[in-house]
Amino acid sequence: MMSMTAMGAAQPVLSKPRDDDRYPSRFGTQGQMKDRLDPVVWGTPEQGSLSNSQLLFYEDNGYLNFDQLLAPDEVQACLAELQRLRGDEALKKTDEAVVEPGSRELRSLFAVHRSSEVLKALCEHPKLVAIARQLLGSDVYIHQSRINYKGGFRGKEFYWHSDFETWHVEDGVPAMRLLSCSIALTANTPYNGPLMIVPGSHQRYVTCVGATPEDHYRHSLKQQEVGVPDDGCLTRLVQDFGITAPTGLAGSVTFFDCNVMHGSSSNITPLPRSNVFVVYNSVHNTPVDPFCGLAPRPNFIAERRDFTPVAPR
Ligand code: 6CS
Ligand code: FE
Repeated sequence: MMSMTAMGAAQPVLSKPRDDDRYPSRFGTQGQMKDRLDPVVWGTPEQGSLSNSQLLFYEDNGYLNFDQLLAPDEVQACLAELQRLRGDEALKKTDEAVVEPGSRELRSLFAVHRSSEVLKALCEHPKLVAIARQLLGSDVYIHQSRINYKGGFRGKEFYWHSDFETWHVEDGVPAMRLLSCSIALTANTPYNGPLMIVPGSHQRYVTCVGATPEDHYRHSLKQQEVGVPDDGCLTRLVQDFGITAPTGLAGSVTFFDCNVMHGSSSNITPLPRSNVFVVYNSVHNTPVDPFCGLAPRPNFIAERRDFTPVAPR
């Protein structure tokens, strides 16, 4: 479907955005900063346990951090499960597993709510789901889940990006009504490659340059090069908003908006930084055909069959 120029550069499959595309990206020759067109907080203080000031913090900053949301034995069970999965050589050969380009270490494992009972229970944890429901103001289902293992010594970085840009362009998620929840299974310190966030950047939409290659996920999940902001846009965002890196012990949890600019550095400490990420999407925001015009990514990266709401248990 993708065409090549004489120079070999990928051309957009669509020459212009579709009429239903409210957030076109990867069409132009220059990155642009546009306005966000959707609310950040869709629910109200009455709809859950988050206070008005927590909702306002999330609205302004695009994230919300909790030091202790999960019980130590819940975290311990998930960490034991992570170690089991990490040692499973057969698993590393499955499509769901992404290994580091250099070492053969596990980088990410997708759809863990399908392959692991322990991690399914984590993804469906009543406290997490209740917060997601309140922030998104509706029932939610799991759009994506994964472990990002980021081992010690040679755990590689995740370059700056807005998740929404990819989820919109490559998965066809229409609106900014989804969020990520990052659960720390090991301590996230300033030193071992914690999540870095540009607080407030979720209020802008940074368009990216470069057409989406076919089967892009095979490369982007190891090292993302298309769907990242250009240097000028990133510089402006950081000048305007700065950078924050929420850290915490195992069991700490960070919720962050789908469009907040974020990334993380490599981990050269001996201490792994292992987090489980769950992406909750509103049941009113299910994917349509990808806005880049290519075939959708596999279901284990972006759910497009089962929109059953996760109910607090
Ligand atoms: O492409 C994706 O869906 C994934 N990639 C990154 C770098 N972050 C979010 C998501 O897991
Ligand atoms: Fe991300």
